Amino acid sequence: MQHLSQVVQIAKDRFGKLLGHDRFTRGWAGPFYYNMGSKRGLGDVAVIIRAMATYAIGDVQGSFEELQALLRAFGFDRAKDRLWFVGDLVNRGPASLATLRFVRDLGDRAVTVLGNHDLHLLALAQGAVKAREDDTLGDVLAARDRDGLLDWLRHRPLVHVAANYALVHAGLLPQWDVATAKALAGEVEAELRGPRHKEFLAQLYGSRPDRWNDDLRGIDRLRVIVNAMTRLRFCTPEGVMEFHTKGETAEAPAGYLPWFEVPGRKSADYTLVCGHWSALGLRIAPKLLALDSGCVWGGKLSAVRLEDRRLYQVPCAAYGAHVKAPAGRARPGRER
Ligand SMILES: [Mn+2]
Repeated sequence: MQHLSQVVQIAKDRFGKLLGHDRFTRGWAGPFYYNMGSKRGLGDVAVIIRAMATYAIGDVQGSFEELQALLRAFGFDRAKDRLWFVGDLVNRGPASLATLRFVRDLGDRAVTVLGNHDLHLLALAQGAVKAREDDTLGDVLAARDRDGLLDWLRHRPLVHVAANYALVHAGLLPQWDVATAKALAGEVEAELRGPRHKEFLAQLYGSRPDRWNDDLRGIDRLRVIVNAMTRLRFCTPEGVMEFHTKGETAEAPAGYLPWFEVPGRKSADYTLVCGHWSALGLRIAPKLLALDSGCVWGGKLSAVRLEDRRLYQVPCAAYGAHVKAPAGRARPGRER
């Protein structure tokens, strides 16, 4: 992280003379860093010069050029701004390697949670699974710096919590409050970061068990956590997960509903920031920011500035269109 004194110095350099400020205060308000300057002679009248902004960004999936265009669209300032990525930085798009290098090099200016494609890359690199014909991960796997990149990726969290926001790739099961989800994510993160991560990745695949139970132990427990956080779309009110349907909410199988619409969902007191569900499209609700607007399918790459919910979008090339689109994708990148 850029040292706070540097941030303050930048603020002084850029704005101090212009505004005549001679005294600065700084600090954190929830997840947001702010600089304030006050003017001599005006007592305690303070002016917010430029609050740090946090931009939540949808599924990039190797769409590096689109990501750069998006950052230009909101004037990303790496000295002040933070980026939250909903995961799936890689795969299907053409530039997974450039995307990984870029986000890693942002250091703690960027937070990214793991998505199913990120885990697939880790498993593939370990030889734990075979490549799929629509994978576009060759550039990462052949890179001279692949080991460092994969180690970095392996240490990303599954859930990130700040103030009243929770960032997760796909979703949370209805019986998990955010604190519980964070703790359960920690169980998986410990395995991914531990000496047995190769064996763990090899056992991760599969959709059973399909529901949470506090008594679950071992790989079954971890698989349910990973599947919910990186693959969930529909579940029953009791939290039984369904992974076959990838379409719009109207296509919910009988008895199932979008995970975020389950009545009494215990994480509902937080604003959930997620991606993964391109057929759902962009959905901005009081307690939900669903940001997968189908970039890799020729839709858009989206960012929402958390402070004021301003939306930024850039159009995307249809990188995924030459491979088979997920079932149920009637309107790629459709927005609400
Ligand atoms: Mn995904």
